[in-house]
Amino acid sequence: MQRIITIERFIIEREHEIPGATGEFSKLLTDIALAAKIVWREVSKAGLVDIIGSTGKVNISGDVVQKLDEFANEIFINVMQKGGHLCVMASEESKGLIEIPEELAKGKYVLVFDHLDGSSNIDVNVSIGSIFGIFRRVTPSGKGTEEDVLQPGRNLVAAGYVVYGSSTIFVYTTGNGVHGFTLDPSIGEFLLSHENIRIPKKGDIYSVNEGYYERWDENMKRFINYLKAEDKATGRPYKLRYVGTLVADFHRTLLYGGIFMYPGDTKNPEGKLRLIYEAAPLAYVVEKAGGRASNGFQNILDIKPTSLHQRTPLFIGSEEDVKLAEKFLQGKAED
Ligand code: FDP
Repeated sequence: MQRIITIERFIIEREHEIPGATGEFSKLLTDIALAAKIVWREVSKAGLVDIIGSTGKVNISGDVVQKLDEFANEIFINVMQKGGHLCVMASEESKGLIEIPEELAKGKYVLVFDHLDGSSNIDVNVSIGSIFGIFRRVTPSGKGTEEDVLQPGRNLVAAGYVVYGSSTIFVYTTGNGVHGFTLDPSIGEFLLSHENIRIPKKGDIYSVNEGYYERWDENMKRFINYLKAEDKATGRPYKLRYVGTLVADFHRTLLYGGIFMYPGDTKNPEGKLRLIYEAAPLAYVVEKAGGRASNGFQNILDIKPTSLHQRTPLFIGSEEDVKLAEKFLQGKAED
């Protein structure tokens, strides 16, 4: 029988790979796994109890806030602020920084997260997820500041995501391999199921909301038309898949290869996705799995954010597919 490894054990066994690790970082990751389990418990009850449905409020990013959405944000804040490992947090849901209360211990790490991604899919049983990234603080001590949060993705020391889907999976990397853990609901543990995930160099799936085609610029249109054209030699046409939950689309892309895109358009020049909570953590994961993430012109990990809720176009997935997208977007490709 294969050895059963829980996420907690795996994190402890790999602790030595992180330069200067004191155990604090391992506890932080374990706390995130705990928050994810609590969110999963509520997600799996959605539809059974009166927890789903809109509160009618609109959050900072303009989305209608779902009750489960608020709950997930509170759980992450609650679990994470008490660990003593963080100096500040920032979430897609919260307008400003999430400070660690005065009376609680502060640590050397910074947590950025999208507590519940794909919120428009909650009520219809389609996969949703959470995304997180961890930075080392840049300020010396005390309360963390915006400076600690506004770091380029290149500075991340860990990142990952959870998909609450047909099964619940937790995927993370601390820079040394990308690993996935599937939740066994009967024992409430995340068990190692996908060790050292590598994304295929090239895929045959593209993922984009093609309903916005008319709003795209000519280069973007040409790229999509290229992917749809018949050409055996280059493996075209590509297949189209679009869940409408970034983490779910990303997870498929990571395992099967291909490209996920959320470009800018005439209505939203910077697209929809948030650099700090969504694009940068997933860019870190994909790069550590051998893939690539770009805004079409620049590697996502090199973009230094200037504001907390900054958006960015995102092209993420297999290295060859993303490089080809960049060529098209920059007007350098021949179709
Ligand atoms: P949602 O608004 O449902 O939370 O992050 C926002 C996001 O979902 C992503 O998960 C998803 O990829 C994207 O929006 C879907 O946007 P469109 O409906 O514009 O395609």
